[in-house]
Amino acid sequence: MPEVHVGSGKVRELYALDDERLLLVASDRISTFDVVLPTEIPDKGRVLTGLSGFWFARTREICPNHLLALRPDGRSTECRRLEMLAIECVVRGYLSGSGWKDYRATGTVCGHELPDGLVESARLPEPIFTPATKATSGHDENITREQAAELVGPELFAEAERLSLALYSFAAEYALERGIIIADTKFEFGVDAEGRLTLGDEALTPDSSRVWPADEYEPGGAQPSFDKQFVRDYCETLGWDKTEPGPEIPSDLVAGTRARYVEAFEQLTGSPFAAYVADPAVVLA
Ligand code: PZK
Repeated sequence: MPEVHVGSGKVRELYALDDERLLLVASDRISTFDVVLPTEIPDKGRVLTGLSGFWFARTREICPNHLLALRPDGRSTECRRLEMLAIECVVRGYLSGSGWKDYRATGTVCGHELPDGLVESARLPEPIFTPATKATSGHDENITREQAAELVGPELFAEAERLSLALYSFAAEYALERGIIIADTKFEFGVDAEGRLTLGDEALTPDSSRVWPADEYEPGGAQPSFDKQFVRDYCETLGWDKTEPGPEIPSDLVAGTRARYVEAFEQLTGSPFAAYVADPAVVLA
């Protein structure tokens, strides 16, 4: 059965299995400051695939998703082919990144008027839906809810907003009980052959979310990243200009970063990572 390569992300590859199914393969590549580094983090692709599968299994009652099966390699997801929406569905529970930038400049994020006096990384009174365009090059751009509704139609927009907020609230509460803050996250939805709005892509992984250790949370400034902080700190010591090619990462920092990914996996799923490697289906049970 030939697998036809149909797309590349920064750290993932997409293959066609047949007319109805795709194979999403997560590599061990890591990006920082939007540059893919030459050094891989062993098992990163398996950790992210396992986490995504875990969340798909646990949110099936909130929202249908594209997951059909996890392959025995632990890094490949067989999924249902969807007609993807032209927007990124971002939910923010905390004020960080472009949300913080927009708030500082205008007091609003994607048309949501927020209270005065919020500090960087503040927890929001309630999570907000902040759609973005899919930029083909460079950075995704925040758009208003009205612009997003125009891009996908008002009915699909309303449903994507409702599902995104429900998914985020469920996952953020679950993660916080296990010591992990999901500050924000990006969902991608598509429409299946029966016309159902369906969650696709990867879901609620450290690559699609901002993830912070709850025990170090200190609003009023930027927060350390749960997974990438060692790599970022190291890159900052180099005086690297953050253009291609990125620097090699020393092996002790590779090991430390791998350990953070495995720690996040085990804290969230409650399964030993070794059990996942032996049989990826453990996260679906
Ligand atoms: C789809 N991408 C993003 C690009 C990647 C991922 N279930 C689906 N049906 C149709 N299309 C997609 C999906 C999913 N998921 C996802 N592009 C199309 C993307 C490149 C590499 F790994």
